[in-house]
Amino acid sequence: METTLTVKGMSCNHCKMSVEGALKKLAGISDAKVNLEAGTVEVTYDESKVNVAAMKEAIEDQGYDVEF
Ligand SMILES: [Cu+2]
Repeated sequence: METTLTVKGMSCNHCKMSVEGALKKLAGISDAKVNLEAGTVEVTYDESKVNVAAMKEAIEDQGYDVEF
């Protein structure tokens, strides 16, 4: 599965690394790519292992807000 989440508050490469890193730590996520200009992150995941709520929580733990 692939999904694109809108993340508020990402402004630089550090934010990009934080969000991508937090997502990639979750079991079931094989890829996470932040687009800083668009303020989005594209996530490739196994829907039997992880869900969007867990991704949202991981991103929020880093201090960013997720919009659906
Ligand atoms: Cu930053």
